[in-house]
Amino acid sequence: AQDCQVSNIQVMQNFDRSRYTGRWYAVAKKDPVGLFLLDNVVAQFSVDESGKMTATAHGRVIILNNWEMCANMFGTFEDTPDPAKFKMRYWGAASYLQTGNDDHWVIDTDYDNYAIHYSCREVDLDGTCLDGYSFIFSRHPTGLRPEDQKIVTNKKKDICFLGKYRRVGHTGFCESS
Ligand code: AZE
Repeated sequence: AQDCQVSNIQVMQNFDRSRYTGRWYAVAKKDPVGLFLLDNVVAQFSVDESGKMTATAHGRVIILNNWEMCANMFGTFEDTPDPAKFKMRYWGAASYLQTGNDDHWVIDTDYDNYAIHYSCREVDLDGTCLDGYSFIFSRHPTGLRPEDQKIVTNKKKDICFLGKYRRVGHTGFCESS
């Protein structure tokens, strides 16, 4: 499964959203075109009484004229026939932050240590992803365990983003908000 066709990308089998809840630290990211979360990215997933998945996330951003701030973001997830594929509507706590409606796919996770997220915003005419982003999440603020690194590298290859990631630092910049 490595022809880079977005429609052929394999996602997590039997995704269990309740086991996915709680805090995830971004350890690496592949950026989309345009403004994006820079670093200190932490996401918190929840499942409400009706079973719907929601999330909050924060991260350092620089907007407008070099204004550095912590973006506090919210997301709600619309289910699709595939339990690991969602549509995520998101917005910021402040109106000058970004809003959008992105795909949100869980490629792989063991729920307790690592997760690989994928979002293609624009599919090219040839079926590959023209503009997308991805987060590698860890349950541990210190990063991925060595035993998970090989799995993650293989998945980055499968989603055709290998070599396009940058490490996400955690300096405590967003911890007070
Ligand atoms: C994600 C985890 C689940 C909740 C949300 C996420 C994405 C957030 C953004 C935020 C962008 C903000 C910008 C502000 C200027 C996937 C991390 C909401 C894409 C660019």
